[in-house]
Amino acid sequence: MSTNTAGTDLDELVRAVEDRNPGEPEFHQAVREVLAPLGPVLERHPEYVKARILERLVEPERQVIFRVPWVDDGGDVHVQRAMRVGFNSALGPYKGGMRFNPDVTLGTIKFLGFEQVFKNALTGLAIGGGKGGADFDPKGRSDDEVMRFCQSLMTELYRHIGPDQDVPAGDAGVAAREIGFLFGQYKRITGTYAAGALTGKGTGWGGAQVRTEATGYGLVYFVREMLAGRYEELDGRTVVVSGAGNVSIYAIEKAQALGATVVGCSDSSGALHDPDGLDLDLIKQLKLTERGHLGAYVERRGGEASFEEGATPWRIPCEIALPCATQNELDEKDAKALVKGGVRVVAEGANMPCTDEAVAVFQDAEDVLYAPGKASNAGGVAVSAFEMEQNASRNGWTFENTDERLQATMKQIHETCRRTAAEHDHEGDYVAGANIAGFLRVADAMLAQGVV
Ligand code: NDP
Ligand code: 2IT
Repeated sequence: MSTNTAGTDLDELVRAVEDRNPGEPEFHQAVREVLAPLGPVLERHPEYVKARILERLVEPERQVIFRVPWVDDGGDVHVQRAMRVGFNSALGPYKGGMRFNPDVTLGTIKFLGFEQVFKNALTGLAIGGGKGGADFDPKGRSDDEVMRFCQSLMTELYRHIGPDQDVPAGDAGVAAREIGFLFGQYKRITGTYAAGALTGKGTGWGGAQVRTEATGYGLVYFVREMLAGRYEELDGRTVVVSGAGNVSIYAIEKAQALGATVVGCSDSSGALHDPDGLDLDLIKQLKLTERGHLGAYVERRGGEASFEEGATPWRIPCEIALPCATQNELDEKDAKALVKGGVRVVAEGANMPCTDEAVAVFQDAEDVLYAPGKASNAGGVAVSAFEMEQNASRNGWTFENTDERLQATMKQIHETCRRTAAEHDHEGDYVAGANIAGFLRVADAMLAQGVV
């Protein structure tokens, strides 16, 4: 990381972030990645240095941590920890998902909130960055248990959110069912139908069309733009996706619709390989309806399909790899295996799924394009912002209109990253392009709004 002449030593700033936020390696990793290309940018903009924009950016505006007690179906009491981090509101109300996973810590939520600030800036929409979550494991829990947990969580969270303040949505472990329960309790406590306080609602009661599909579809639209830069198309390409959740399923759906063959995916139990192309209806049945594991696919599908317990899908040869499961799920060895297997495009559907070392492998490889999640997975939050717009105007858009706007947004984000990288001597580097472009938009707003 280079030192700029105008007074901010970026290495020192990273060390200060590490010292000030001990035990939060994912947050440190996210900060390192964003700061890496900013040295020359700060040299061009001494006003950012004077206003200590970076020092303010790495410190969340606010963090709320609270206890969530709930009672399971057998009458036992459980105590969870939940949190919501409002990272930056220069561009709009805090916006970002809620994650329910037993591994959730404040460090996880801070890394996700920090990423969200720049992702949301890239969309060009009026949304600040935030994130929340709880160390609750929804796996194996009944709908009633999930409802009681969501109601207990919202009984505290409600006082911190609102359409102009902070607007949560889904993330891993939180989708339509959870958003429904959260919204119901919010409505009951506040006595208002403030639809714009949460996004990802059901389409029959204030939710945007395409929000469920948006992250996965948007990811594939972004890949389409990456390929178009090389005069190539998705049609006929071989794709491997990781995960089998919300992002993965709709990435598979759109990739297939555009003519690609998706030969692999995974879940927390292992990796599935189907050389004939995945049967997406069967995967939806297993993962969305039965909420089970992918292993059952092999017996029910027959043919050449195979399932490897505990494995990642990165040994399956493919031209396009879409990591869509979780952070740091793809390491250096996986990256080398993908390059050896002929990968030419890697685009992140998850947030920070590739380790620093894996990213370096892709960036050093000849002829491999790599897109960071804050650019390629921004379709979900973009359609969330469309949902806020519709709620504010008490209006509803059609599926086709929303999908068209999603496509236009992903195209714009791709072009912004490409152009910004080229303007800053990082031709073809989507990481530098995304981080510099996101930073510039937030920094200018912060500068204009004074020292707050
Ligand atoms: P889901 O909970 O719907 O799905 C996650 C999937 O990943 C599941 O299939 C899960 O397996 C699998 N998985 C989780 N951890 C691991 C692991 N350690 N190894 C292998 N597989 C794993 O989450 P989403 O699809 O919503 O989110 C996935 C990623 O995308 C996250 O990083 C999230 O932050 C990011 N994202 C999500 C957006 C959204 O709109 N939902 C928007 C932008 C980014 P199992 O089914 O067995 O639990
Ligand atoms: O990581 C993400 O961008 C999300 N989970 C979506 C956030 C949102 O507010 O829709």
